[in-house]
Amino acid sequence: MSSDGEEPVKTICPYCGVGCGIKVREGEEPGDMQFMPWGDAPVNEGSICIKGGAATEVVDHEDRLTTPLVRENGEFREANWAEAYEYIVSEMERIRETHGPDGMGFFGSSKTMNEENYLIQKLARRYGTNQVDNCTRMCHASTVWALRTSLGAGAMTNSMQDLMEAADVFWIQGANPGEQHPIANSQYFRQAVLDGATVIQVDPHANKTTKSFQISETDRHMHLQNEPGTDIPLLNVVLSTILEHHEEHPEDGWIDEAFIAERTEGFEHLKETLADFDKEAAAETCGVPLEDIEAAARTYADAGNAAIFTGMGMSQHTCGVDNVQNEINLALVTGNLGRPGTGVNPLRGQNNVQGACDVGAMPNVLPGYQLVDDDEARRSVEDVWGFEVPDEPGLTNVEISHAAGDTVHGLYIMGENPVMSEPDGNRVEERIQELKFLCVQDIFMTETAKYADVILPATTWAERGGTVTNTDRRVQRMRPVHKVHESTRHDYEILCEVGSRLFDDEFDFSGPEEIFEELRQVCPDYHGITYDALGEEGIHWPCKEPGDEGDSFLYEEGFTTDSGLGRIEGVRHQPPKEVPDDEYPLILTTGRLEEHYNTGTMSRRSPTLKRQHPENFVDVHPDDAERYGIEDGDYVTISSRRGEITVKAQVTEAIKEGSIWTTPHFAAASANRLTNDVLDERAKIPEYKAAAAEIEVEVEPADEAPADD
Ligand SMILES: Nc1nc2c(c(=O)[nH]1)N[C@H]1C(S)=C(S)[C@@H](COP(=O)(O)OP(=O)(O)OC[C@H]3O[C@@H](n4cnc5c(=O)[nH]c(N)nc54)[C@H](O)[C@@H]3O)O[C@H]1N2
Ligand SMILES: Nc1nc2c(c(=O)[nH]1)N[C@H]1C(S)=C(S)[C@@H](COP(=O)(O)OP(=O)(O)OC[C@H]3O[C@@H](n4cnc5c(=O)[nH]c(N)nc54)[C@H](O)[C@@H]3O)O[C@H]1N2
Ligand code: SF4
Ligand SMILES: [Mo]
Repeated sequence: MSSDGEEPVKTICPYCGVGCGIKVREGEEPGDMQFMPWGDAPVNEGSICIKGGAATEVVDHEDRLTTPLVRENGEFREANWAEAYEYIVSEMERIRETHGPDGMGFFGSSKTMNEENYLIQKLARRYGTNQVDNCTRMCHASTVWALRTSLGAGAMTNSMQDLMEAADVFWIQGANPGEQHPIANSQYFRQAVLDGATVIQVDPHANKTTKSFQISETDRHMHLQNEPGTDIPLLNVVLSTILEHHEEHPEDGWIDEAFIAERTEGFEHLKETLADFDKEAAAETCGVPLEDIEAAARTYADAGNAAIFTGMGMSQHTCGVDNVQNEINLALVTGNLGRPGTGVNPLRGQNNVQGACDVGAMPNVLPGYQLVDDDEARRSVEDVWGFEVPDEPGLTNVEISHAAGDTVHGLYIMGENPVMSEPDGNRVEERIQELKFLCVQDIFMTETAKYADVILPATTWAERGGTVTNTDRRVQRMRPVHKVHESTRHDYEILCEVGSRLFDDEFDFSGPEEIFEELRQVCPDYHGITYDALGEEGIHWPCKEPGDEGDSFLYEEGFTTDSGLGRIEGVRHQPPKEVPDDEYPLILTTGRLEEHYNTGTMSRRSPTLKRQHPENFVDVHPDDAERYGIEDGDYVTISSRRGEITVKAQVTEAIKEGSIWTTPHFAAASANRLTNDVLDERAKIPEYKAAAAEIEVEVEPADEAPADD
């Protein structure tokens, strides 16, 4: 189905993982894309946030890449598609001959469709490497790891609908849905609070989520403003409080003994971990009054149904897996899993990060989270594909960037911008220049594409069809209007062409539906889904057989771990790898803004979105401001062991004293010039949320905002 120029098409917003339905139509002028509300869209019923409403602004933007570009003598020159393909194929063949298949890396994209991520991981594996990843590595890799290992599936345990209807308490830790998932927050969670639910927020920074729950005449919002990187001790205070209370008042049922006995393992380990636990000292480490944490613990434990929401403040630490494990511990010991209104719920970031993971664009799993080193699972996929897949997991995306010029010599990037999004951007920028071959497939020129040997202009979200999977596992169809620039190509077309030129007939697909038909053969949770069945409502996975309606919440009967039990495991405080010292006395943490999006390639070009915050800034607590002689609005230089940026200071009590807060959205002064590229050992997620930093007032105040773009 596509637009005839007048009829709008029903599609899905390209920004965040909530998955709101919108309509798009082409205006009178060819290429003029217009937004329209979709009144009965399944997730949002016509509501839309500022990004959804402005989404079409990037589709017909004048900066769109329209022609393939090839580097020649250090400069880009326009090329035709045949030339670009030939160049890519010959470089990829050369790298395989010289360095073997692990000489190449592939980045999938959570901005592209399930079908396209399926193709890029198949292309990597056909090439002979598992070195394929997507931005989940920088995002919820630790959450996915903990959920998969301890409960069974790396996804939200519940759905937005059942959470709104049944949760009495929303425990929101290290997530800011008021700005990052605005429609989930306003349409679902805030509605629940208006109906009587309580919110407990754990975050060093006050934000729009905090404001959105300060609803007049209700006392149903608590904000525990902890220091960055102190979430394990905070949750250990909560767990200790609940365990102690249960000793004295088992009749209150704060601990669900029957649930623990029948459905979990590891409770003894948690008790041992907390046996000599000092709550006073832990509360001091967190910088939160003990009685406030105890009050929050009481509220969670007393609730009929309590749901945990977890975001980047938890996942982006070297102890990211353990952070989320402690949330799982809390849910399991109180029996808050397997029912509506409960669970451990990562609000997934990009519009299709859930799907990119589901379809196997990760170095350790094949479609459907089947481990590459599980012989039986791997063979079942090989039988459909007709070629062998390597049985060793590949490097992750941050590891691939670090290995550039060392063991990795070629990189194929579809829709990611690592020079700005990965930690220690200065190092990434240097490494990436060591590559012999860099191909970037994007809709705009990016800070990464600048270093490419070949740039391929892709169509945008509004110009092609396919499926995306939102944060609560709902697979939905995207429907296209016409192309804006005839000379651009769809991501799936490009991957099929590269695959077909390199190999036999494994990439011979007529379009997205045919790709999906193969995908569902190798992805058990999608096996029952077809394009026809998706209709306008979409289907929540798991949907194992045609006709299954899909599950809105998981684990009613049992967990999907090997033992069928939920895994409890006590964890102890692990400070961030870099802590403040005399030289760098502040803790730098990072977060996002409602109007901007990740590395800003789209939001910085969108007139509506860039209006509110045209440049980066840093939040500084008034006591720190006084100490460093900073006035509100001064330009300050923030430095870390890796680099420095100059930004405007906002003096505000929104941030905890001793910490400073900035964003990764702006090229001229990105947080990632400063961040630390240490990784969680298991999930390999970087520690974006804590680095040691120093701040200094600029002696010569800048007359103008640092230029972006
Ligand atoms: N408007 C907008 N929406 C987006 C995005 C965007 O860039 N802009 N990006 C999308 C993507 S990819 C993602 S992953 C999601 C992310 O959505 P969120 O998970 O909400 O992302 P962040 O804002 O990075 O971080 C959440 C909160 O963690 C807090 N925090 C920092 N350090 C710590 C800590 O040590 N402990 C605790 N408890 N909290 C801490 C920050 O102050 C922040 O309020 O949003 C998606 N939606
Ligand atoms: N300091 C700090 N850094 C962070 C974070 C943080 O909280 N703090 N968060 C991290 C997180 S959670 C994430 S997810 C990453 C995001 O990291 P990235 O994925 O690298 O960042 P994006 O800006 O989302 O990049 C998406 C790219 O896809 C392109 N694109 C958009 N649509 C299409 C399309 O249809 N086809 C193609 N081919 N390209 C398209 C865009 O132009 C853009 O260049 O950043 C991480 N970096
Ligand atoms: S909440 Fe997310 S999906 Fe919905 S309109 Fe806003 S950015 Fe788009
Ligand atoms: Mo993300």
